[in-house]
Amino acid sequence: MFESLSEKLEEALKRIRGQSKLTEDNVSEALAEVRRALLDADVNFNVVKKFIDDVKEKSLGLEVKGNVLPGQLMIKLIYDELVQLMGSSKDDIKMAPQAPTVIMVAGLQGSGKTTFCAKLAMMLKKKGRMPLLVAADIYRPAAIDQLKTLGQAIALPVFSKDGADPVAIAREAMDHARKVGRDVVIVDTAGRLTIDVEMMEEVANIKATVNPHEILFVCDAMTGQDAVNTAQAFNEKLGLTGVVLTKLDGDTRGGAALSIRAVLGKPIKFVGVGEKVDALEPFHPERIASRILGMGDIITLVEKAQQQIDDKEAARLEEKLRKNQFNFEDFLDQVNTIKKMGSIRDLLGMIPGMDKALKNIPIDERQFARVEAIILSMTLKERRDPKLLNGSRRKRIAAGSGTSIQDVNRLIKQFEDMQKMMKNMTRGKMAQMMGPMAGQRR
Ligand SMILES: Nc1nc2c(ncn2[C@@H]2O[C@H](COP(=O)(O)OP(=O)(O)O)[C@@H](O)[C@H]2O)c(=O)[nH]1
Ligand SMILES: [Mg+2]
Repeated sequence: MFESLSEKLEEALKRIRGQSKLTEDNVSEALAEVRRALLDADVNFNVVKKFIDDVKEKSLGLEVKGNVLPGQLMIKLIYDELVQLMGSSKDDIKMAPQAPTVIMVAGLQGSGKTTFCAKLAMMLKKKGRMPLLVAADIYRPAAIDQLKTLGQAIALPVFSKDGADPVAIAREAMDHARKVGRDVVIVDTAGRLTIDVEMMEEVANIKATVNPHEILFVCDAMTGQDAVNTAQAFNEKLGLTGVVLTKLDGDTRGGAALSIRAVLGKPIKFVGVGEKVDALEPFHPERIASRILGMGDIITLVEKAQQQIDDKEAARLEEKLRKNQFNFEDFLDQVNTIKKMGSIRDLLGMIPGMDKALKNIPIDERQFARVEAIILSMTLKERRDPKLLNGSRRKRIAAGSGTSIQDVNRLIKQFEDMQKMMKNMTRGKMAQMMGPMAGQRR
């Protein structure tokens, strides 16, 4: 999939991947090619424009770390933006607090609705749910049979009714589901080859009847931007809750996958990757982005380099601790880092054994300012060698920081406790702890 787009992007980025310096010129040139590649893949024009603008702006602020080349960082940046574009976290089906959860599936004919209904039913069944499939596409007799056959294959019931209209079928299906205790109802609806008014009215009526918790638009990934326009029409009429991209196993150009989230503002929830009932995956934007970019090696390299810097910092602190050289300067560093991260309790709570060890150390977030003031009132020599802090020095520091001598004493005591505790910690734990802290230094 995405082969042609992938090739063109690779070509476009070839010229910057090895660059030791990014200039306005080489960035612009590369981005012009990226832009062309995206447009050729039938990505929505506005989406492309914003994408290129964002990358350009962020590339100016790229900071080179470790032994990574700026060109490689640029590729990582494009990767991150692609992930962002498709929605950075995967969204699951929202289950209703009170069963049954109703999922309505809509889209054009041939997009893969019926197949998706069966795939989703099976996925939910595996998670212990008891879905009921509803055949509300009555216009092609084969459609009902198709769902029945699929239902049989996955051993799940299909509700259908000859001669009834789709709205009536949907209504009766709901009653049936409640009566027999099915906790998920998946309604397969009819599609046309293009949007028409009658079809839209019908799905809107079904919606009003079953009150779905999820309205998923099934989108054939092979169809490019057209699919996005269709999705917009459906969204206006129905208020979609999410999108399913099908046929990602085929030779899709990428247009729909890259545009739909940005244009609709609705998450892509699943991708269909084959005709079989188990060929459904939760949507992972990272996977698709790396397939599109086809430069997994560079992305891994940059991530590793960023990780290494953190590791180096962690190792440095660990070394200091081991030699009992951890001082107030390092402490201040850590305080600042932690401050940037938000809650220190949450942070430290993540470290096994840390919760208990810190129980007596008040880590009230408001204390940070005071702690900082106290340390800043120490001379550099005192910060580096806390043993110097005798009575008169403590008095001076208290006065200088606008705190009391008790405050200063308490901080020094806490610091010593922390030193002791850290010394007792294993190497592994230390690295674990400093990992996330140092991670913020980027
Ligand atoms: N390769 C592939 N084919 C699919 C996928 N999803 C559906 N199809 C095929 O697309 C065709 C139309 O699917 P169908 O579910 O009947 O579409 P509907 O008209 O929207 O209900 C069928 O031949 C399916 O087997 C998919 O993810 N990958
Ligand atoms: Mg169908």
